Amino acid sequence: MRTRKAQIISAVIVAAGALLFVLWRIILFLGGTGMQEATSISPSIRLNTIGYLPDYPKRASVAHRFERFAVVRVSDGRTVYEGEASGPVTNSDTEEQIYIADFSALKSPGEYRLEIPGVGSSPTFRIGANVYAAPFVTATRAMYLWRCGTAVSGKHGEDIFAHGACHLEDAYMDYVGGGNTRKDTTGGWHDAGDYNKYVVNAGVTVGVMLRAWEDLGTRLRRVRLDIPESGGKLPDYLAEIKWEIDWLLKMQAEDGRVYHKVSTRNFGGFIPPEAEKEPRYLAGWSTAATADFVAMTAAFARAVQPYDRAYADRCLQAALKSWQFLQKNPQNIPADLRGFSTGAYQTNDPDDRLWAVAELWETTGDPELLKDLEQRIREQRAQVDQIFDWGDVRNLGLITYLLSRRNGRDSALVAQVRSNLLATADRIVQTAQSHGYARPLGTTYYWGCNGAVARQSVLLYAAYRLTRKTEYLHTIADALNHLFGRNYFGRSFVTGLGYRPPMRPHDRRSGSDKVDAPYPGYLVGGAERNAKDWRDEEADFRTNEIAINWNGALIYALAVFV
Ligand code: 9MR
Ligand code: ZN
Repeated sequence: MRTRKAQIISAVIVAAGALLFVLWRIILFLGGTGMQEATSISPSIRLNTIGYLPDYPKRASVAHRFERFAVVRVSDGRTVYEGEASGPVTNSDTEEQIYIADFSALKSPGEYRLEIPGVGSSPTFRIGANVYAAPFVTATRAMYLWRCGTAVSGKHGEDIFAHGACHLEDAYMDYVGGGNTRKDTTGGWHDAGDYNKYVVNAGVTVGVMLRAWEDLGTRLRRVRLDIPESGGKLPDYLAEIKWEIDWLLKMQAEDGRVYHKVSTRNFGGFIPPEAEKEPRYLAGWSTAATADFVAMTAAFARAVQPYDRAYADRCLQAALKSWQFLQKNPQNIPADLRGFSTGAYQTNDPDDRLWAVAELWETTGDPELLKDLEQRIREQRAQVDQIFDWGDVRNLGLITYLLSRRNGRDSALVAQVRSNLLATADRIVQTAQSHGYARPLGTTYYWGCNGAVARQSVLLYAAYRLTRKTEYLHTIADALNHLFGRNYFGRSFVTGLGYRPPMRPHDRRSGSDKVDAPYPGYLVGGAERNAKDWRDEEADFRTNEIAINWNGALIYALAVFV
């Protein structure tokens, strides 16, 4: 039996232990709330990691059950907004239950993060009127960094991205009946993660970028890109496009036909562009490339006219010459690409011809061209496709026709195009609203579909111009929200921007320089077979390549909010 003294001692020890335990918990608790950064970022909280515009809807998709959430200001750790979860909704493509945190009511500019008890916190994001200003510049400067035939250099954060003048011998005529002689086709942009240059893919890229100029030019005119031409007679944005047009003009043959591509015979290795010494050739010619050439040069003539009349005339003359060639060759003729295993970009030309004559008419006002255009629009049932890309540029022609201020159009046909376009835009709005990540393309996935997500903005903005309904602008924001992190991966799909962006894109420059980070401002292609099919791996050209047509679309979406 223990003594009374021993009993007292053990009771004191137990009490002291309990007191120490309580003190320890209190210290932990205070430390925990005082050090917010210690809360770990949850991969389940998915939102736009660039940020939100003050007056726009602001939603995060959360793949985890929760009840309440807080928005915390980074500067002082204060909770500035609290809300409740809605949902869940079943998201079929990602096979998830998605809960939504809606903090649209928070409008004060600042830097924030979401905190969800039992889940974690989100990456930081901003609210501000200018959240897209810097990303627009980075994505457009990415076109500059894609330049071929010249040395390029650019700084992003602390990193410098640069390469020497490349492909100065473009290109040999062996495959187009010229023997081993050269036709100067230096310049232009590399296409993608490969260094080849393809006219058809230039088509939808330049077409969408010039659409941005026509729709949003008053804002774009003021944007400084710090490119070699800055301070010259053209606004920087047009100067960057002119780099591509200068190359395209060299792709035209004497009789007006246009060569389909400049390319090595096979895809090259992951070496810097100036180290690639494999011969490059002109390949084939095609009516699609020729028609796209007409559209691009005719539209550029219009854009550049106020700044450089001589160049505008040169573009228009080139466009007319190739249009005459097409008139004499009314059948679709694909390029003969035998001998090449690089990009094909083969496509039937009726949509390309429609776009060509639309831009030529808009630039010249020639009533004969309008007749031809309206005939083609009728033949193609004035059809506005939700998804369009290098293989289908009809929308570009239809939008030019629809938004034209010229007289003489058939008003019934205009009404038909208008109603088709609005129906398509409404479908995009619906699709985004019923998707767990508000993806405007819904559950459709294929090679390069991130580009198509961004390109929805072209149709949506046309619908906005016609109706001034804000839901179209909100859906463009949804596209950007998705690409910058409100997606299954909770990551940005654009190199150098946002939270955990791609680090290993399929890009030969990034894969062969000494900088750890990839060249900045590039949208990767994204999941192909299904919603989960994306790997941030260099070898994965299916889902992790970059390409001018995808960036052109991203540039359009960003331009809406610059
Ligand atoms: O964007 C193109 C995609 O629509 C095609 O399905 C794919 C396969 O033919 O090719 C893509 O384009 C690639 C081109 O052929 C070569 N340069 C890289 C392009 C992006 O992956
Ligand atoms: Zn090059």
